[in-house]
Amino acid sequence: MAIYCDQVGYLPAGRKTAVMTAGERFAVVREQGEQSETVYEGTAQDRGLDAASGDHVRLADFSGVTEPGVYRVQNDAGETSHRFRIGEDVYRALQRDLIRALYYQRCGCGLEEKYAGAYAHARCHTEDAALWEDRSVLREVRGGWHDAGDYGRYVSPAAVAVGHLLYAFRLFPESFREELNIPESGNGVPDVLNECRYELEWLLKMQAADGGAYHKLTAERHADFIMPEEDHDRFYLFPVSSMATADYAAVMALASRVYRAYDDAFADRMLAAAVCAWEWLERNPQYVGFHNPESCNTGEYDDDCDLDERLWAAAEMLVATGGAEYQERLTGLLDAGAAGTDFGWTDVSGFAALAVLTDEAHRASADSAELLRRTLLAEADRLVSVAGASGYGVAMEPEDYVWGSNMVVLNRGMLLVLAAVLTDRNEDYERTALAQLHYLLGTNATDYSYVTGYGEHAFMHPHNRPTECDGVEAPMPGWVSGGPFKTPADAVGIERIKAGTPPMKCYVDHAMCYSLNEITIYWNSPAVFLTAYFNRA
Ligand code: 9MR
Ligand code: ZN
Repeated sequence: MAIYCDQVGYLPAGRKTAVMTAGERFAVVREQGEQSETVYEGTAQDRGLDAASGDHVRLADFSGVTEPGVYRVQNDAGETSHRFRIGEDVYRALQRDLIRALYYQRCGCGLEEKYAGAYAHARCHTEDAALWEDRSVLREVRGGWHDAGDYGRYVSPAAVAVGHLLYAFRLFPESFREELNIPESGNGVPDVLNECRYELEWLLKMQAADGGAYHKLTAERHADFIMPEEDHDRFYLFPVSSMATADYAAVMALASRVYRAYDDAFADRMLAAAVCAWEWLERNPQYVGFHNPESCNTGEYDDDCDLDERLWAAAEMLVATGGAEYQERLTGLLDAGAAGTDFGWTDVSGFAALAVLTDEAHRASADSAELLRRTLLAEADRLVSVAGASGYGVAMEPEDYVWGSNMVVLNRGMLLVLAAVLTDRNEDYERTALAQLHYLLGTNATDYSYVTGYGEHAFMHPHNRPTECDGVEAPMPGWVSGGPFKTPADAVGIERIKAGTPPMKCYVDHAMCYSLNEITIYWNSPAVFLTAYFNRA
């Protein structure tokens, strides 16, 4: 029994609700130093049984409280919520640390104390990698971000994470003015682009001579729990896949547009890489999948369909160049039913909508744009109604609590933001998008804020090798947890979560719970997109 709220806070003009599982009356109490004062009282609305959590919930709406300050909610069952803030700037520091978290993932360099503080460490993974298929061939592929709690680096997840960040910057540049205290800070380029460039420079090395992109760069087996600089296993370049190559073409084309304003030569290199990858796709129209070799247990990121990746590539190539051949492919893929709304690594079709619908030059045909827009808004409407039926306001149904469910929540939040942007701030879309952030930050049935360092009850034990080994008690701030998973796949999660536990509660804050509590670059990046939208003011 508890009162669940966004432990970071609420925007003054936004809707403000807390979820109660006991009591009926509630009061909002403002804290100022030693003093506290009741500023609002009300009766919570009975919402009945919430399917995903199994909770009988009541909604305490205190949207009328708009004065900036620090507050708690109390109820007549004698409960008190965590502390939260109301203010225009409540998500600013959060957005900053969500991006800075990626700096901590930098590979092939050391993290210096002046940027990384207690999390500094020596250079890691500096040796050349071998081709998996011919181990006598060595390549210099240093750089990039460690993907997650492991030290692997994978092309599709990288492309998706950079995609989220570059679109966030393109659409909401006013939210990216603050410097991030990273090595490039102060060089005249917005720091989010500096950070993404670290990943893009590595991605440029992940292209084979024929234009295809290697699926991944990892060791054969995941490292033990050791610091990255202690990991001296051989890394391999695993075979090219059509999924990785299409994502690669897409993100390079997108990045060439974004960096054009800062560095022509870099933009040219990326556009050339995109064209080479595209030509590989044209020569290989059939699906070229990737599966881990028997002996290999590092991330697989397999996907049985590459139409959505090819769609994203066609859209980005079209928007970057205006070439008629890309429109032809886009039309063909849309006719084949490839339009979609997702922004995750398995399904990137939502990025095609982002590319086409936010292109000021309207390079795509009116028919393509119309189809993408209709598909997107239909999904946004569906999500508004799913969220409306949820006691916690989250756009998730019980079956949506998969591995990395917080990514599903955040990607849906992104889609709702895009829908709001395209409809001149339709209120339902905007309110529902914000509710997804509230869920992440504590308005959920586990009472956790799923971002380290943000909230009185933020998760503390991410599955992340450096966090376990660095001797620092607090994890790095700004990491998003994978979140509840209805069928946990790690031993500790399986043991601790009793059969029949409702999906939203299938979570344990434990470092060994890699299926519940890992961190990844592409779980942070959609949170940046969402916070950037709400940080425009
Ligand atoms: O995020 C991935 C999730 O969607 C999959 O269900 C899961 C199992 O295949 O793998 C996750 O990806 C992991 C990757 O394989 C290796 N790095 C850590 C990723 C997050 O757990
Ligand atoms: Zn490394």
